[in-house]
Amino acid sequence: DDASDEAACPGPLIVVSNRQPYRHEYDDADAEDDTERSVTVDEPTGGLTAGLDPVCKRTDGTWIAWGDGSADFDVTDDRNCVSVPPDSEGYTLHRLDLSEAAVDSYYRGFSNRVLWPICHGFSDLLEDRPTDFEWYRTVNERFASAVADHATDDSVVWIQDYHFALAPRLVRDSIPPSATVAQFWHIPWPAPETFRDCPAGVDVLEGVLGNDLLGFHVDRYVENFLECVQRYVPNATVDRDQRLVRYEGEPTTVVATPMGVDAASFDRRARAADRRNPSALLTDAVSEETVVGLGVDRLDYTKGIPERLAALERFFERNPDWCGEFTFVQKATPSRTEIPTYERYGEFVRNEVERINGRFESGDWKPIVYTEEYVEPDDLCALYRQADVMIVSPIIDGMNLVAQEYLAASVDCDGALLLSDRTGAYERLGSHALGIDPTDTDAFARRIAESLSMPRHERRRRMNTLRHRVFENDIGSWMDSQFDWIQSIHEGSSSEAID
Ligand code: GDG
Repeated sequence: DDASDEAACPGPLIVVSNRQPYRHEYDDADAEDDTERSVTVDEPTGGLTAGLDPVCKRTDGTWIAWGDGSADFDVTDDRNCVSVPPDSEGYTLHRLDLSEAAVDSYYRGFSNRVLWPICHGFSDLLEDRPTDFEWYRTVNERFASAVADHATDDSVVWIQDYHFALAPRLVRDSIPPSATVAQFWHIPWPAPETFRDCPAGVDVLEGVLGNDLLGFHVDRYVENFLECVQRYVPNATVDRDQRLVRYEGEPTTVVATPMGVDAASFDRRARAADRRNPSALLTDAVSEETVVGLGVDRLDYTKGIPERLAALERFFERNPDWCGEFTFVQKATPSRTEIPTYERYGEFVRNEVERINGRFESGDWKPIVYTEEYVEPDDLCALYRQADVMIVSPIIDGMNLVAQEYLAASVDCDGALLLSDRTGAYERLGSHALGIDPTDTDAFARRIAESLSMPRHERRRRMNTLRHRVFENDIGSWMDSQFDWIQSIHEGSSSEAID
């Protein structure tokens, strides 16, 4: 019952992403040759992999990603190209090895010190270091040439995310015209007034316009993108109604296709969880009667974790009866820690947790249980299922999959979702979730209180509607819509050629 089993890709798929879909470990580093080494392939990391795996396998596809140093390869081509799963009729995973300088500039530099803050409207955090953009270009060129090595007449190249703004044009210029180039931009696209501050902004726009198809999560990002093109690429023609850009004679169709999660799999794992012990995190930290709140985020300044902690503090101040009765569990995943802004953010969050706990804790009870440990997927589903209230409070977020995962795993239909109205997910799910403005501490704290005292039938009613939406728009239907668009662009351009 895999959601993505039937998605029909119109040609052999070539996926390009920064992270590899699996991590590989070679056991015997001293072995004379690779045939003596045994390779362990981890579980796929994340919904995108789970969704695209079957499509890649069916189309005999290729996945091109940064090797991430995980395989200590130094470097023979065949070790960089592995089939997934190993020794089977899978697809080819082609890993590119990048030097430390390249990673520092392309990944920790232009991608995450420039594009990430710009796209999320945090221009004050932008750090434009001298060689970052040139390295970004070099790495995009390397990925594009790897694509060219694998592409055939009917290939569908599907590039993921903001790490590859320049690659689409480079790919377009080096593969057969009949092959399709598409990209999905997983983060927001900002308004022109914000994008104006983007170093090399015109190169970024021109690069992205190499795509035949460009996908965003929601309409607003599509509108923002079209406005930026109109404003900053004078030679492009923009048809706002058709959402079509023509630049240098080539059309780019821009669409809003919101990403979903593998809802069936979260549901299944959550149901299995009641036969398991509850998540170890909870057994240790809370008693069975405790009402549980939950947050699951990367430690990123866009996720609104300090704002959430401030609201929790206000909530305990105003509602002392809940002390000892309600515990908030925050699972935070350290991320991009080599960037000082992230390091400082992590430190601030940890200090705040300690301060708030110090203020309210009594006996065995703590208001906030905080962990940065990786949680196994089954345990994460157990946690989601047990959480009475899920709090998702980003300052801004392209989509936010955690909110959808929580709904898919809420098999008992008795939880409540507090969701920032500045997320793509809120635009998707609307007011059946309890909307919050993460920066309005008082209102946020009242929302927490409201969610905890909401009658059961009201929670159930909301949850039923929300779960229905998440199942209707899951990862499989997201991929279907991408491939439908690719198919129709493909047909459109061949009939254009005949006319
Ligand atoms: C970007 C955009 C957009 C986290 N900790 C653990 C764990 N996770 C998993 C969650 C979820 C994923 O990480 C986080 O996804 P989000 O969507 O919430 O956020 P970003 O990482 O910022 O993703 C975002 C997304 O791309 C997709 O387009 O929605 O807007 O910023 O899947 O479950 N998973 C496990 N253990 C953990 O400890 N197993």
